[in-house]
Amino acid sequence: MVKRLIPLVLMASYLSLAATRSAEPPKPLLPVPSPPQLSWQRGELSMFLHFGVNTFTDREWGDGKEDPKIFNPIRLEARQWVRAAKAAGFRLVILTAKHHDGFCLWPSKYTEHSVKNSPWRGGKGDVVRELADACREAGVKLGLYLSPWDRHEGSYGDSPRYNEYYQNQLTELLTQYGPIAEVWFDGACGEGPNGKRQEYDWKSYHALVRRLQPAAVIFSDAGPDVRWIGNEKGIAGDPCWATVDPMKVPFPGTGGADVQVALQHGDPGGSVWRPGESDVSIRPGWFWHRKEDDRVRSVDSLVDLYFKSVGRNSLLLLNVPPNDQGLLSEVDVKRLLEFRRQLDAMFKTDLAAGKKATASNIRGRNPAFGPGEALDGDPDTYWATDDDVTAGWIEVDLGAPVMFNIVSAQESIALGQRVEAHHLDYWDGNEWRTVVKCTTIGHKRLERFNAVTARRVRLVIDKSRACPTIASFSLYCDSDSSGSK
Ligand code: FUL
Repeated sequence: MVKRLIPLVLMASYLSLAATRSAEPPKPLLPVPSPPQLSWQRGELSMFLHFGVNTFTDREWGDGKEDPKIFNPIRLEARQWVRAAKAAGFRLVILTAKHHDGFCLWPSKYTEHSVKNSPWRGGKGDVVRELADACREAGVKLGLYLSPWDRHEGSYGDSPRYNEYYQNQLTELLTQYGPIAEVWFDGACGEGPNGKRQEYDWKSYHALVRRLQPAAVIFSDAGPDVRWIGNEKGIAGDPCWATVDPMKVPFPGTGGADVQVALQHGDPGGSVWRPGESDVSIRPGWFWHRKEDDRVRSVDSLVDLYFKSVGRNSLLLLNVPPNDQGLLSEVDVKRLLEFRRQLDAMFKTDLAAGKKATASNIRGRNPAFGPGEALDGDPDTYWATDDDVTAGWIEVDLGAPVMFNIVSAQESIALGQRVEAHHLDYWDGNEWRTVVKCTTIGHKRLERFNAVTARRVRLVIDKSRACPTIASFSLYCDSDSSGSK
């Protein structure tokens, strides 16, 4: 993304005016993201791959009694999955290495219920290995889902014994396949075959991930690194804070009316950085079902999800399930590529890029700055105000009336999430008129509205928890939806 705002603080030494500036970077507003959390969030799009015995039984939840012999994806090609993901702009893929049925897609030495007793690749196959290899070759990150709920394993419900079994499997996955970028813990907890309820040892599971894959982010309802967004519709709350009060969702699977609200919105005063991940399937089910081949989401629906997840400071985890041949179905792949094309067309031209910008206040100096100072940069460059200034505006003069119907804004979240309320104004020749009122920004905020034609446009920060650090402010015109205003 192209930046035009003065990267006053971090880039100061690159500018000729540097000597006249004494601005110190703003102090981080705690909590702030860890490096893995930051890189996770900047990925924006991850792909879920639900695959396993359910793919062959036409079910969503297997009961653990499936015969491993039914698993036979004769054309399986993990490179095809990764190619499609990468071409569509997804940076990370997450495979269900084991779902609730307990069937393992790798030849775990702790169970017979796995690919090793299937006819696939003569019992010598390993889906996790093939995917890990394909990811490494393509430069796509790998994440793994290992369901704690296991409807096959006999020790399930005998808590210490099963916890050991689970950690043994986790150890296999975290030590044999190279770097793992995300470990996805589902909170589902059913009753064991012996009638006892399993107590998951979350603390030990997390400690194991930290020890074996310190750069991985850990996902669950309760984090610790990434939280569930509270629904399976792929829609984040508005406002959406990356910070949370950890006491509101203390463990995965916590119930209660307040939990969903806490997950959807986070908490502006939260003591922990735990951004939300919005998971949803491209089809009605998580697993592939032939009868759903004609129920793959439309491009418009996918773009809408993008605006309501990535565009609300979340990350979209879109499930695209491989079919019983072991391939992503053609219709899904086609839709993914159309989705990418649509996003690329929409965000191709930043109408504000390189235009003259001014601001109400610039940290440590006079507010006016000119086109010569417009710079391209990364999200670590930003416009900031003085410490005691928590409201203000950035104005862009587009040079001539220009039509736009999308606004994008970003905060430099490495310094913490700050903005609570903002809006977009345009000058109608007599006065400033509001186009759209919004709440939080975070990593990215996207809004669509009826097209406006104007020369002068302002991003107004109404309320911020500390001086704002705005990394980008961009305007776009999506010609497919440019009704005028
Ligand atoms: C849920 C599971 O029960 C579903 O089958 C699916 O895996 C979804 C992503 O998480 O809790």
